[in-house]
This record gives sequence, structure tokens and C-alpha cells, in this order.
Amino acid sequence: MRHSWIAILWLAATLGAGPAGAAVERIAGIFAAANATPRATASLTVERAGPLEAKLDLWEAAHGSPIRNYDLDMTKRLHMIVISDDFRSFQHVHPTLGPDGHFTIDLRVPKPGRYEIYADAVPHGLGNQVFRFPVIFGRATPAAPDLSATGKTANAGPYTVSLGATTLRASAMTMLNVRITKNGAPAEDLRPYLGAAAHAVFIDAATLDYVHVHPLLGTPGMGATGGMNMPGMDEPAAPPPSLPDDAKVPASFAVHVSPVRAGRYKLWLQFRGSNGLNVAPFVLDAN
Ligand SMILES: [Cu+2]
Repeated sequence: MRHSWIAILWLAATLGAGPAGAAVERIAGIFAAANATPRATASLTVERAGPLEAKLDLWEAAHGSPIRNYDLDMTKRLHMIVISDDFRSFQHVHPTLGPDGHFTIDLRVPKPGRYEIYADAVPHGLGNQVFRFPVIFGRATPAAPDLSATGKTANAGPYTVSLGATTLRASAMTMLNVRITKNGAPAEDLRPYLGAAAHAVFIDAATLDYVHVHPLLGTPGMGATGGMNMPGMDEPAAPPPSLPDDAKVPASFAVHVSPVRAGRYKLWLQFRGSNGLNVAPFVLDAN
């Protein structure tokens, strides 16, 4: 039943595509790093295999030429965050950089809809750059983001994630405490993901601007500022040190975040446990 529905949509999506059958779409990137200055442009070429799959080809261009030299940032050259317009789906994937300066990835989304695809990278010498690409998969009915209050606690796999607060200070640094429990006790089996104890992606619900930060683990030299998009990181900076894959991550840590504007924010907190990757969603307000 589900298969035939997908097949019909696929047919509809490819009918108008011409003899080659490939619907190729070029989407200009919207600069979306809340705390940084645009120093590049980016476009996304979407080659569709069906309503739920697309081959993405990202071209970062400064002065009209492709950027080929990216700093490693949390072990990867490009982080791609894919969220559905209703804010219910979150993916964190890593495209491959080819010798021609293009990143490519085969992306699959869970259901037809409009998605915001964020490309987050550090082109060498330019500092953190983030671009947002709105992409429609299949026949999509636009959905409003789900911004209903989540409270301080969310479940993620076998874990319960608790925040110290759901309120942030606008235009100021907030230290957000995070505590992860499993079966009612502090989680003992957390390990780094991509060199960080956790990855916190904040989206400003009004502007769709993006902030990606990592925990402060309290040890000097452990990446206290945590990486991408920290205030004052507008200038190119050395990448934060990354944790080895088998390091033990404490059950309590803090992330520092500085929302640019007052308003409502979606937060996805991604972390690795013995079961694999987990994502805890929250809704926060900055006042
Ligand atoms: Cu991260």
C-alpha cells in the first residue's frame, strides 16, 4: 500500500522532467549562521530520484570560484542538518567533498514535505559559514513548526534528558545545564559523537537562523567554547579539540548559548549512548 503510493508520487514528480528524466533544481543558499558574517555564497543542486530521495550537490563559492579547502570541524568538513518544516524530523549527515570542490550526498527524508537543509562548514580562512536551503520533497503540504512547549524534560531512546531551564537570555550568554539519566540514574554509558560530548542545534523559529554549540566539560583545553557559532568566533579560529570516540562523557554538562534575538527556539540535543545516536527535542524561549 505504502509502496504504490510512493510510486504514484514518483511518477508525478518525473513526468515534467524532460527526456533525461532527471529533475534538477538549483537552490540558492540563505545565510543562516546567527552569530557570524557571510563570507561565501552557496547553492544546492538537487537531483531527484523520487519524492523522498535527492542527491545534493553543494557548491561553496567566494569570488565566484569554488572553495576546495575546508577546515575539519568536529571531525568533518561539512555538517548537514536536515529538519522538516513541522520541526518533527531531525537528521545530521555528512556529505562527501569531491576534488572539484563539490560536496555530494544521497539524502532520504522520512516523508514528503518541505525541509530546511543547513550546510555548516568552516571554509579555510573564512570562519564558520552556515547556509539554509529550503527543499520540497514530493507533494508537500506546508506545515507550521510545532513549537508547543516541551518542558524541561524529553525522552530520547532509553535516556531522559533534563535541562536546567527552558528560558534563555536574548543577546547574552546562557549556560544551559543538561543532565542525562537512564533508568532513573545518571547515564554511565555516554560516549562522544564526532568528537563532542553532545551537539546542540538551536533554530530561531522566526528567522530559521541556526546555532550549533557543544558542551563545556569544565576541563581546561577540552573545548570550553565548543566550536561552531560561538559569539566572538566571527574571526577564523582554530577548531576546538575533539574527544576520542571511547572517552567517557559525564551525565551532566552545560552548553553555552547566546541567542541573538528574543523569541522561540527549537533545540535538538544529539548524543551517543551505548544504543547508538539519540536526539532530544526541546522548545525554549529567549527573553
Ligand atoms: Cu556539533
